Amino acid sequence: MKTINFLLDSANIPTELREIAEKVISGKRIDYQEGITLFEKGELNFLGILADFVKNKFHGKNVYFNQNIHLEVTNICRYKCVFCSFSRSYRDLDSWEMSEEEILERVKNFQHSQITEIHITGGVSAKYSLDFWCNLLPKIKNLLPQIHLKAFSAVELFEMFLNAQLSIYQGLTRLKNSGLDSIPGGGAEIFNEKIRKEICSEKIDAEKWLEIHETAHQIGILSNATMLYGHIENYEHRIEHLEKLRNLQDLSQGFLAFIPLKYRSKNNSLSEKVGEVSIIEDMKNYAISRIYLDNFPHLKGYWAMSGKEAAKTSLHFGVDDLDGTLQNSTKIYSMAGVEFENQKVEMSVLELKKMILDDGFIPVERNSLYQKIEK
Ligand code: V47
Ligand code: SF4
Repeated sequence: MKTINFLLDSANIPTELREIAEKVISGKRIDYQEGITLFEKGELNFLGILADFVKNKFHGKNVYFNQNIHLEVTNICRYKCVFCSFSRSYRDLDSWEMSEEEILERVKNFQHSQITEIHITGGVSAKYSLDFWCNLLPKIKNLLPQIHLKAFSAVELFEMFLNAQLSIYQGLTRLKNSGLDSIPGGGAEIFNEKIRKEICSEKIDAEKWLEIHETAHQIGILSNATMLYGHIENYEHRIEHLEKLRNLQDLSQGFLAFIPLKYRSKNNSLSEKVGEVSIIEDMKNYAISRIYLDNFPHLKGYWAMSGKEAAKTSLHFGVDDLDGTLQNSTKIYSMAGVEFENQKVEMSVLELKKMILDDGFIPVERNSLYQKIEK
């Protein structure tokens, strides 16, 4: 509160920013135009203080983390999103496609570990049908009975249900009955129709993405949401994206976390046209997301995308959750040029805790529903 009063007392804040800050402090919602003003005129320090205030209201000094792995079952994908460095065709020597046996073998390796969540995704490929997963999810749960399965982006789900000729409701119900616990936030990219057509023309549109998440929430499957930013979109597009998510959350209350994903520019077809935005832009984007999404409980910093240093800094800009130990299980971002120590995408519990503690926060190990894991 001291810092926030100091902020308001400061003589050189423009009136429109002061009014926004007063609204946020008194728990009022800011609107579309005010969101744009924050992007255009909000300085980093101002945004950090305001986002930290919002985060504090939700979680105090707590910062959550989890022990998890990703299972990227295939990088073969028949879509051609221009920002993607991950996707390959059957002919590519570095493509992979895991069989049922290989997936179970991988899962078995974690039987004696402390992981609480497996995040399953992959390219869009007919091989991984609804039947394939309804047969396999129970086998995974059999090997790891306590595991939370957060699986399949809305884009993958749409393809699965289309091929199975089932409605979204029917398909999700089958998956839920087979062991699906929640849905990750991928495939949202940027909702604006024009930009979406330019960067991922084959993907379902915003309305379908939102419908899939809304239906999931109705049947008790919680989910996350992402936003891919820092490519060809502008601030209006980002606020439009946040606005659509905030509206759905008002209705359905089923989103757990929002995860901003910065466009990483290596090895994809957008690389020649677009570079990467600065870390200052990343922090502003975290802060404004935290301020705007007043009904999202969590703002997740995905360190495999941002890098560790930026993840640490993001804790001062509204982020309350660091995902996760990862155990060297994801390739999406190393393929897009993010570099990791010893080429390994992993953080120990000790390292995560230290990162959080060093910046003055309290590390809290969580499960996928953000319940504290007592040790
Ligand atoms: O939808 C692909 C993004 C997403 C690039 O829900 C890229 O907990 C940046 O959704 N630069 C998939 N981003 C990852 C994802 C995710 C990750 C971590 C946690 C959760 C969660 C969800 O990755 C895609 C796309 O937006 N992506 N290529 C790239 N070059
Ligand atoms: Fe395929 Fe997903 Fe890459 Fe698009 S982002 S090309 S859907 S793997």
